[in-house]
Amino acid sequence: MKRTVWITGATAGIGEATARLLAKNEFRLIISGRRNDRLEHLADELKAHTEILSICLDVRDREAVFNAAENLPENWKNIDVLINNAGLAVGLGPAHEGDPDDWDRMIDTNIKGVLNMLKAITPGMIARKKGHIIQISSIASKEVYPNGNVYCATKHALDAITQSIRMELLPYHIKVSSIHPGMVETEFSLVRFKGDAERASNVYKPVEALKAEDVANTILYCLNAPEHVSIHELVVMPAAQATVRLVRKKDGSI
Ligand code: NDP
Ligand code: 8X3
Repeated sequence: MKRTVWITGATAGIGEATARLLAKNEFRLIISGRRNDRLEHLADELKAHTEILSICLDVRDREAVFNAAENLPENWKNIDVLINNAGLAVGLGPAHEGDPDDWDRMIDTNIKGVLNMLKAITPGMIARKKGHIIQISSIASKEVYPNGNVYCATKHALDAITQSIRMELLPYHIKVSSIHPGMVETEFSLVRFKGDAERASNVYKPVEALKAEDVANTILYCLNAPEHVSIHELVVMPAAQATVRLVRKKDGSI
């Protein structure tokens, strides 16, 4: 029987690539994100491969998250896998020059948004004594870098939550996996630089970054592990990236 997976942030990047890959494997999908046009487009495309339910949802909106989970159609209520992928960086600069609205967006999405989803979905997994939660963290949970202050803090916090829930959910046969990608070419930098496409493309142009599909493949690997195996953590970097800031450029320079 196909497992039911809820992917947050499926309208772009890693979430969208994961939806595409899982739809062609043994999964039925709930896809969510804020941009409904993109969700509907993706749902139309993927329904040729599997059952799809799309839900327009901002993970920061706690009431909306709880309502969406409570009001799932009967045949979608049993979520086997939750992929907490929705997340973002906004701004890149010293904390003392930071915009508090940017801090709020990152903290509310990357930490509280994940908590909202966990609170909505985990009780059903506990009742069924079955489930798998996959957290899309970042190399920014392992390292910090200048000007990454609040984004790095959110991913460090996510890691603390992940490690804690892995212990809390142990009695209920719920696996908790965490994936920590390095640089992935998605809309991430476009969002970080608030729509400045040239600045965003300059991040990826000189380096062979990961593709969203590379991370999707890693997620599928975690999901395909045998029942008795849990992939707790995976750090997935471009071959050209040793640390956040130590990268080998396409011209060979470091
Ligand atoms: P994208 O910007 O391409 O995609 C981000 C996704 O998150 C979009 O689908 C967006 O959908 C969704 N999202 C953002 N805010 C919200 C919200 N409030 N509610 C619901 N959905 C939201 O970036 P990536 O695919 O790169 O990012 C996915 C995850 O991977 C993030 O958690 C990011 O931190 C992490 N990551 C990314 C790396 C990279 O280099 N790209 C490296 C390491 C980790 P919408 O706007 O429609 O709501
Ligand atoms: C995104 C990776 O290095 O830009 O999580 O923070 S980084």
